[in-house]
Amino acid sequence: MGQPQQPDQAEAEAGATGSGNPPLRVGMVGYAFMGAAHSQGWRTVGRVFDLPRSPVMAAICGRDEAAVRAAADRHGWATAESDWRALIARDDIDLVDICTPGDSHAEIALAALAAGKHVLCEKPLANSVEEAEAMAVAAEEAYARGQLAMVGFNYRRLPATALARSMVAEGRLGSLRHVRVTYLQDWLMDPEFPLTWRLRKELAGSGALGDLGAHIIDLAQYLVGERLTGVSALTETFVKERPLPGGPTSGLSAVSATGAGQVTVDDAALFTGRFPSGALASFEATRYATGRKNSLRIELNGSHGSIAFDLERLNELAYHDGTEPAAHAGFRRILVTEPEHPYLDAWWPPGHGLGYEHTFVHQARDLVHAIAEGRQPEPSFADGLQVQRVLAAVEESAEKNSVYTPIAV
Ligand code: SOE
Repeated sequence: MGQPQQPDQAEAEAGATGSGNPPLRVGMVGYAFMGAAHSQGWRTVGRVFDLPRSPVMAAICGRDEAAVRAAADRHGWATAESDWRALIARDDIDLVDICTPGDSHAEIALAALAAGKHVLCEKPLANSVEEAEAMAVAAEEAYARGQLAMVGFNYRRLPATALARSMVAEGRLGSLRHVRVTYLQDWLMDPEFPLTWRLRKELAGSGALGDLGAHIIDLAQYLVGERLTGVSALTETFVKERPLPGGPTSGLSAVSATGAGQVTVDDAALFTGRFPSGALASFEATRYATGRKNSLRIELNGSHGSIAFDLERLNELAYHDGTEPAAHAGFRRILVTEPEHPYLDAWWPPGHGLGYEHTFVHQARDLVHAIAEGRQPEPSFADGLQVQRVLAAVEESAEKNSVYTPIAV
């Protein structure tokens, strides 16, 4: 189902970077929220950053032919496909970007790696540890062939969180004692909200835990620079049945006499964890925090200082330098918009600020550089597997009434 090439695609295919390197031809599977966000990233990255290879938005794929063609026009993809297997078989695709629900991540990623493609896969990596293990093994084998694979934990790619990582790595906080992370949404407050794919275990793998908890597990481990050793957890499903959505309901588990479908995932997860260095961590992921729309907050407390980040103020980082004399010490706000700050040298003058969507531009930038340099991108599929193991330990602990559960290595 080809389309006439976009002008900038032709330029990109001529190697417009001037590097002489071939363009990087991207094929994306999925066109909902993440498909739109990733499209923004691919559309923008080459116009802001000097890249060693020019990304070309070669094809977008989705099952509904009319809808995916409309998505191709809206988001700027050169061609539209209705079968991901056909997309992967194309020899004019170098990188497959997986933006589908978790139940298809493994199948698509394994096929794409086997077909010689690089892969970017949305988070969480998979719906189970077993799937994630197979993906990590395939990615390691593909790496030996020069193929690279990354998982899309995009909140690492905010200037403020990247700055926080560098401050922790530089030792500005000293020895970490506490890591406190919450990711709060409230889009499920209405019990009449239908039983969509995110509420069905066979499609989503888990609920708030995998959707939001995966982000804060990865972000905490990224900022600390260590991996959790074990967790104690509680999970809850507050609304256990919901109206069926329109459309096909095949494969639905128990449907009640009232025509409602059973919710088979968690609505909220609370868990604590330990890091090898001794720091204690607390995590909260919920879709029932009334009034909180997409509220991700993290605070790290160390022997020499603290930092705090709030996604609702994502151009800022709060920093308390514990080495300052008490008389004039206190949390101060770092406005993370200076050219010295991560990613900012390519954007606007100080004080103009970035947004949520720019995490996907930065994700694309970092992946293009890793591919051009033949370097393992971060987070790798191995990193995604480790997050999957933490998710599994949370579920295991919650099933055992919060008993402390080590993270399998
Ligand atoms: C959930 O609503 C969600 O879309 C997550 O799936 C995304 O990963 C997060 O960035 C925004 O919220």
